[in-house]
Parts: sequence; structure tokens; C-alpha cells
Amino acid sequence: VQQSLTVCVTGAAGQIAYSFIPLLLSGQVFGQVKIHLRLLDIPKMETALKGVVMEIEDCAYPLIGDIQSGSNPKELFKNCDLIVFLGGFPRLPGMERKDLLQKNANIFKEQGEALQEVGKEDVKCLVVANPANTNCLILSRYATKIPRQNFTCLTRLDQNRAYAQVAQTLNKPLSSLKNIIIWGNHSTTQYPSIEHATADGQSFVLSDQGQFIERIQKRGAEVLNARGNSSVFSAANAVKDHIKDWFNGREDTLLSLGVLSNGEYGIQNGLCFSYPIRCLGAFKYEIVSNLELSDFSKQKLKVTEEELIQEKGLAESI
Ligand code: NAX
Repeated sequence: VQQSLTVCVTGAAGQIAYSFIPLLLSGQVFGQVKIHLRLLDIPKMETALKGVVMEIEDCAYPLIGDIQSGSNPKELFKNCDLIVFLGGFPRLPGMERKDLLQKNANIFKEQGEALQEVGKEDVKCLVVANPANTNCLILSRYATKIPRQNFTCLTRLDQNRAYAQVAQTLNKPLSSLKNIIIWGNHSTTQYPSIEHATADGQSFVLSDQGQFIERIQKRGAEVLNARGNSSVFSAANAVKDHIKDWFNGREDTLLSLGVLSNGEYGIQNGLCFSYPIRCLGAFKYEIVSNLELSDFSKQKLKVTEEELIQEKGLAESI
């Protein structure tokens, strides 16, 4: 039994952090484990970050250990067991995709170097900041002492969205569904697949699969348009689910996590790709590499792989 964990959250003065930190400190991620907290943001956010620390103190969480906050990753990444990367450069009006990719690649290069210098060799990383898959790849590239399987990116929000849509469409409880998979990039090319999914143990089809796929691919934009702001607590909730299942293991269903490919399903080696994953407990997992894919699925995997190869090219040109 783990007595305590040191967890760093980057982008800690941001919106998702504000919803995620309470989940972490109220025991909803790791259960009754003491959490030493490290909060990283940029110097400009220092005062706001102090306010977040005050609120954490004012919650008087029984599980809180010591708290450190600041803007230097080399100080805050030390001794961490887990780092949740929420911090990134936002897409500003008029900004090209290429510029966004490169700005974030620079951030993840710097943080990867910091990890390489001060990180524990068994630290686990979850990248949420967009473009999540490519940021994760860049991070791993600069923190070579850390095993590649320790790097993951978030596609659990997409998975949760897909479960919710299927449950509504079939009019079945969420608990009856298993093995809905998100393949590829956390972007509009992702492939949410029901090919291996079951409802009450039976495979099923959707009357309009094309519409389902597009709905999930564009769900982020749908929320953004309605709220005038991006997904926040659903994202924090997915971060909780990702870490909890990765840590505890999950026997009953396949899960979707972005991980570094070893060439499974013909995907380019080294890309950070969302795959069907079996979580085995204690942060161990395996990529399930023997599913039969239809031609339709194979073609969808190619499209999202192609986008990731392009992103990688742009990010590498920093
Ligand atoms: P916010 O803009 O509210 O917060 C981001 C925070 O990161 C800010 O406080 C900013 O100062 C900080 N930051 C910027 N550069 C930093 C650096 N170099 N080091 C440390 N901190 C830095 O965004 P929020 O709504 O919290 O979203 C966080 C990230 O999650 C965004 O990149 C967003 O695009 C991404 N998302 C990813 C999702 C996924 O499923 N993978 C879904 C939700 C979300 O859209």
C-alpha cells in the first residue's frame, strides 16, 4: 500500500487544474493516499497561483501533504511520482496551427529537459495540454532516461463522450457498455470505434455510425460553442479516470490512452497514438495488439496517423 505520492500539476492556475485539484485531494484519484503537491505555472500567474494554494489550504483536506508552487520546473519536478501536464500555450485568434504546435513543442522540450535533469526515473507523465499527443511525444524525446511506457496523453475525455453518446442512442445504462475505443490523435481525426464494443455482452451497430463518429470528433467544439468556453470539469473528470484506472488497473474493459507506439497496427513507431489498452495495476499496462480491424477501421487509423506524422514534423522543426 502506497503511503504517499508526490504529484505535480502544470498549468496549475488554469481552469482544468481548478477542477482537478479538488478531485485529487479528496481521494477520488488515489484513494486514501497522502498527496504532496507541486504546482507549476508561468511567472505571470504567480499571484493567481498563490490564491489557488490558499484555497487548497482552506479546504483542510486530510490527505494534503506539503505544497510547493512556482514557475521553475527543475525545482518542482524533483521527486515527483506523477506529473499532470495541463499547462500550455493557448490558441490565440489568428494563430496558425503550425505556430501553436511549435510554441507548445518549445514548452515541452524545456519541460522534458527539466525532467531529464531532475526527474525520478520511474515518474509517470500524463499530457493533457494540446496538441496532447505531439506534446507527449516531444516530452518523451527530451526525457530519455524515463521509460517510454511512462508517457501517456489524455484521450479519456473522448472515450467518456463516446460512452455517453452510445448509451443515449441505444437507450442502455452506461454500465452495460464495454470496449468502445478511441484510436489515434486527440483531434478531429480521432477514430471513436464501436467495432469491438459490447452492450450487455452483445456486439451492436449504430444506425448512423458516421454521425456518431463526427459527433465525438467535434464534441469539444460543440461544448465550446454552447458555453463560450472549452470543456473544463468533464476534462478534469477524465484526467481523474485516466490516472485512477492506470494506477489501480481495470479488468473489465479496454481503455483508451495515448501511448508511444511500438508499431502496433502498423502505426509509425514512436508516435503517441491512442490505442486500446489493458490496465494491469500499479501503473502497468499493455497495448492490446491483436484485435481484428475492418477495412473501414484501417482506413480511419491511417487518416489519424497521417495527421500525427505531420504534427511531429512541424514540432520537430523548432
Ligand atoms: P487554461 O488556459 O485555463 O490553463 C492553462 C494554464 O497553463 C494557464 O494558467 C497558463 O498560464 C499555464 N501555462 C502556460 N504555459 C505554461 C508553462 N510553460 N508551464 C506551466 N504552465 C503554463 O487552459 P485549461 O482550460 O485548463 O486547459 C489546459 C489544456 O488542456 C489546454 O492546452 C487545452 O487545450 C487542453 N485540453 C485537452 C483535452 C484533452 O482531452 N486532451 C481536453 C480539455 C482541454 O481542452
